[in-house]
Amino acid sequence: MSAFEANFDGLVGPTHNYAGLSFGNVASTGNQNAVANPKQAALQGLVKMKTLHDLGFKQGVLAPHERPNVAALRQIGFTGTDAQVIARAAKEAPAILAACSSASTMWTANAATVSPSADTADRRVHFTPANLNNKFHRSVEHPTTGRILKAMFADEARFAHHMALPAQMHFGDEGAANHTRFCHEYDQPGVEFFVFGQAAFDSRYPKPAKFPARQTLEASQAVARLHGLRDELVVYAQQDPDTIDAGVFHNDVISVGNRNVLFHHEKSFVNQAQVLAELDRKLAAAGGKFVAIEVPDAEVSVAEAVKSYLFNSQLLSKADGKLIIVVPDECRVTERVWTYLNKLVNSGGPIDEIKVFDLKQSMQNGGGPACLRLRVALSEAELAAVNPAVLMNDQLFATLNAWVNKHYRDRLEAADLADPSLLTECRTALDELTQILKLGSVYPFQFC
Ligand code: SUG
Repeated sequence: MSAFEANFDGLVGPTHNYAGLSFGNVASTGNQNAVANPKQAALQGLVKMKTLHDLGFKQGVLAPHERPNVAALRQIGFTGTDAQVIARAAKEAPAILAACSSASTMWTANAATVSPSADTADRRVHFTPANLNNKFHRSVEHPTTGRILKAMFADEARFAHHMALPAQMHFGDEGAANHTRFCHEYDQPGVEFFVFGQAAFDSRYPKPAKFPARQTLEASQAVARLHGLRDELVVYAQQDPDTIDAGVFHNDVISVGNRNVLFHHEKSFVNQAQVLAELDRKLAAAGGKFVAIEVPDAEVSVAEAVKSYLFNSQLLSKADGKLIIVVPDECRVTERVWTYLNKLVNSGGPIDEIKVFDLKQSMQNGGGPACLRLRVALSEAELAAVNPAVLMNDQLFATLNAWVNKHYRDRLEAADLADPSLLTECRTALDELTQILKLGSVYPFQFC
């Protein structure tokens, strides 16, 4: 094979906690104030990365960010030394300190939208960091995300890096969580599929009644323009607003695609039949045969999909052309979902194997296997141009496990966020990490 889909998983940061920050994400709000275990969270993520690497898939690591985000606290008026800034925020605005302490960069499906070189006008791989402007704690991610991506994909002849879209609700962008690409082979032109929650400039599109629609049509269109995609190979679809109100805050909670396969729920999109027909037609024009696997509501309800994260799975292509579905343990323990999955892999269809991972620490904040990874389709030559220090192997796995065990706490709750030593611990760990991953200086504490 001369091209691959590499997955870059977010390494969970040392401040992983449950602050109930994401209205519309029912796991996040439901687990507010639960006690978190950052060490276990990071180790759970590393096990997934290593297992997939051992199965022969290309796997990389995306570094976490500096937290608490003292610069963000200063921007909103907290002053003094770093310790004083944290102490004042803890006293006067604990909810804001919690937002500035979130380890939410672990969900790298929201880090950026990525278009492979086969799809773009200038034949480079394009990256647009997501502005994540619907939630304050996530809106502060993109500057550092952009620097880290540049440190990983540095070769300007092969990789193009854009700025995040205007940080405003009209251009709300949540990155690859609302983007999928279909193709015949990874290095052949494919169909890029953008799913939005609302149209900010066009009142004809329905809106959810209860929860926010984070991604706008206008943001998706802007990313497609920036990346130089061809209109005839792009499909836009609106996510069913009722599913947003049921807790499907990103498209990757109700559908997942890989190569020529879209695995999705019956209630994923507005005008679903038309959307599927357009994908079929456009992929055929790109030389592919579209396969839609639709899960009926009668077999798995939207509520069961949200609870189990069935669609927040990864579909990974094996050498024999069949697909593995990577699911969280919550799928195994949700009876009807497990029954469905076992029927699916024995049906003779393209998905013929299940891999289950315990990702409970991340899941309790609404982040499953697919949330934790950013996909980058790369040719052999492009893969060779990626910073090799971020690619998983036995040595990196051992080093990162030791690094986590050395620096991370195994218990973190709201009151702990006021502890100024958490910042010192985080900076010490990240300084070491940038050397392990050979990222250079990417964090404000390293260059300010
Ligand atoms: O943005 N949760 C994240 C989960 C992101 C999941 N990503 C994808 N579906 N791709 C979010 O809602 C919760 C943080 C807290 O409550 O402490 C949080 O940010």
